[in-house]
Amino acid sequence: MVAPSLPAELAALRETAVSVLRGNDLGDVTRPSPTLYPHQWLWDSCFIAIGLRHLDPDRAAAEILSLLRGQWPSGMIPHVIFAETTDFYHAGPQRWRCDRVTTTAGGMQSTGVTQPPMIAEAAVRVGEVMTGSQRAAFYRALYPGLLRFHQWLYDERDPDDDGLVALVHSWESGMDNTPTWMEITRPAAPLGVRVLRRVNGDDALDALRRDSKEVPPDERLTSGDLFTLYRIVRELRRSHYNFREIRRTIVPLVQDVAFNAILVRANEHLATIAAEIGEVIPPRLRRSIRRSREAISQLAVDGLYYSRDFRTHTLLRHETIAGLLPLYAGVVPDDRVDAMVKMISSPRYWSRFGVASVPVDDPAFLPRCYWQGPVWVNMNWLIADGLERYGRLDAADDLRRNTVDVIAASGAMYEYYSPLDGSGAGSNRFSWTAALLIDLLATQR
Ligand code: 9WN
Repeated sequence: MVAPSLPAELAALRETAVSVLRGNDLGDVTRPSPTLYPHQWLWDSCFIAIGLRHLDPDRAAAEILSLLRGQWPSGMIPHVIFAETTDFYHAGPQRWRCDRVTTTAGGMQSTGVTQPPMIAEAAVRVGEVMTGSQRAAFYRALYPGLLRFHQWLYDERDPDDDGLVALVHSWESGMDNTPTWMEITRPAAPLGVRVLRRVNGDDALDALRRDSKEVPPDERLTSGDLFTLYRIVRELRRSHYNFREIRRTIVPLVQDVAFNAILVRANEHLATIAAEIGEVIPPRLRRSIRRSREAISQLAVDGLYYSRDFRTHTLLRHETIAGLLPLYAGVVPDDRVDAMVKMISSPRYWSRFGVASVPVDDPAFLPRCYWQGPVWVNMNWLIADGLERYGRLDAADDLRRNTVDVIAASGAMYEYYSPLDGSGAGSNRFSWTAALLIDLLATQR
């Protein structure tokens, strides 16, 4: 793919994006942001590789392959692989202590949970810009680990054969504080948080948190919610990160609609990769893959998709951007696509800055708070891809253009943007914003 010649203003913006990626480059791993997120994150590295492919395909492939260094013997690929740095991260290795239960393939420290399985998508995108022999070598190096990861997702996280995998922490969803996740998580709050909450004292906890030195706390989840997420990590640790043990605890278990949608699409890419190198996906996984595609329909009511409580099979009926990802998965029935596109394009979700993570008329909506309203560049990218594959080319183009415009107007690579005024929030040197901007500029029509 040859970089298109860009107007001066966009060429300068692209240069800013390239310098953000260089600044966050740790060798063959890119951290999501220089100080807030100083390690390697699973789905961040995938989005980052999708941008890096336009700069250096080998480096992009290395970004993806480096995820295998964190793979557990079980097949799990962790959501964070800790870099050897003394930079502070609020949920670092000491919170997880995973080295007590396992050793990762590369001996790296990691968390004990996973993240949306974007690896196959990223690999195919990187493969597109490689020569045939380069691609085959890359796919051969990746395939065994990638296959084991997809097998682990079903074997470990779909023990009842629902066709839907269950998540054990909101960090696995990648969308840490959507109202859906926070509502099901709150009953697991530690006693101290529950007591303070009763006297409306979330503020008292603010002084104790250490994740919000780079960004104001009101652009991230509340302190009470954050301490609840730490408590869940504690429960997971005590359960040795083993789903059979975890399901006997108070840990909320969610068949997350976005994660499962991404998995459905990833399974298709896995099949592409396997076919290209003459591998055959084992029958047991093939069956899970088939069931998974069908099972997403169990998450739909009146054309809207929701996550589901794994234990009770109750739908968690709070609308969020997660429910739009079946479009990306390509599982929305033909007679429902128009209604879904109409919903995405309605002012509840759509603005000239992209798609809001929570509808703007929702009581929980906060325009600059993390996954509770802001527009995220990776979500715009995924939804635009879905729109395009359903033949809604104008909507896909508009969304991509709006994404470039909001980044351009801010002049920096923000982590997220207000759907009300396009102002940037969170980290201002965020890698996946930079990487996906480079991709959007290279692929725009
Ligand atoms: C916890 C790195 C990650 C993203 C997630 C985003 C945020 C971490 C945090 O940052 O989560 O995993 O500390 O808040 O929600 O999507 O992968 O960029």
